[in-house]
Formats: sequence, structure tokens, C-alpha cells
Amino acid sequence: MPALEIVIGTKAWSSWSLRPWLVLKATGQKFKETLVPLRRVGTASGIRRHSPSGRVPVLKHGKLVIWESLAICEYLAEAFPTAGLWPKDKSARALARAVSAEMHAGLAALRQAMPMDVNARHKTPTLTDQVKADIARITRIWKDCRKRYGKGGPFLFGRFSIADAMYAPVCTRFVSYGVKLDKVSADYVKAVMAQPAMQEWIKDS
Ligand SMILES: N[C@@H](CCC(=O)N[C@@H](CS)C(=O)NCC(=O)O)C(=O)O
Repeated sequence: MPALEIVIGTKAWSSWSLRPWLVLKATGQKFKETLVPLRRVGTASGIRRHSPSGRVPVLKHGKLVIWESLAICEYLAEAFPTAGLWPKDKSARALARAVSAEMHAGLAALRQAMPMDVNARHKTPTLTDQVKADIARITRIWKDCRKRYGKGGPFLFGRFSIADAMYAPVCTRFVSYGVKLDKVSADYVKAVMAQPAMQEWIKDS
């Protein structure tokens, strides 16, 4: 088995790194972690040493180099099929891919208004209409997934999947910025935050 290495940014801030790191942990494989500190003079050149896009995360598997968080997650799902990183059911899997892609491609107003800072606790900022719309969309997704496919566990599709990893940084933001949530969404945030891998990331940040 070729060696696995993930290159990530500062754990407190790098929301894009957290996602595939959680998925890599869920494979149960041993891996090397290389951290490039963000927001420093040498950050750009440090990242370029590993990443053709100039961004982290990057996964290395032997000679293969993969960038883009969602592409890394997809690769891990293919490389480690027994880890069950996507839901088994075809319809659930399609929905899991859709909500993961939606997170990857959008919800930018929320991401900009509430940058990830896992240990920070801020006053809830004044929410613009766009941020409110993003929060409403996210909680609608969560409630819908939990209702339709969440019976087998506390996550969006029951057991942990890539979709949960994609929304994990949103969970940290809702905690950090004290965003008020409905009961289903609040319980989901608790479950995501309580995972041992999530706690390990926060402890190391
Ligand atoms: N679409 C990319 C986004 C990656 C990204 O923006 N990463 C940030 C860190 S969270 C980065 O590398 N920024 C470069 C820098 O801070 O210099 C992905 O999903 O992997």
C-alpha cells in the first residue's frame, strides 16, 4: 500500500483542510500529516511546494497528488470502499453527493461572514439577508437528510459520511458565532462536534 500523506493548513482556520482530514481519519488508515501554517510570509511558497493549485488541502498517495477537498474525499471513497464513506443506498448516495457539492461550490455568504476559528467564541454578528438565506438553506438540507435517511445514526445519512465532513466546518461556525438553531440542527451539530476525530482536530488547533 503506498504511503498516504495529507497536507493541511492551520487547524484553527483551514476549513477546507478539516473536511478531507476527517474523511481520511474515517478510513482508519495510517497517514502522515504535513501542516503549512497559514497567514505567514512563507505560506504561499510553503503550499506551492506541495500543491499545484497553490491551495491546501492536498492528498498524496504514493506518486499520486490530489488537490481540491471534494476530489480528495471522492478518491478516498474509491480507494477504501469498505470504509463506507458514501451511503450504500443509491438514492441516498446521490443526495449525499448533491449536498456535498452544494457546500463545496456555494454558501459563500455564510463562509465570508463567519470564518472558521474553531476555538473562538464571538458575539453573533448581524446577519445579512444572504447569510440568513444560507443558514436557512443549510438547516433545510440537514433536516431533510436526517428525516429521510438519518434513522441509522446521528449523522445526515445515519452513519458518518463525506456529507458530514463537508458540513463539519459549518458546525464549528454555528458554535463559534452562537447561531440559534432548531432542535434537529442543534442535535446534529452536537453529534458532529462530539466525534473523537473532531475533538482531536480542535485539541491540536
Ligand atoms: N476549493 C479548494 C479551496 C481550498 C482553499 O481555499 N484553501 C485555503 C486554506 S483553507 C488556502 O489554501 N489558502 C491559501 C492561503 O491561505 O495562502 C478546496 O476545496 O480544496
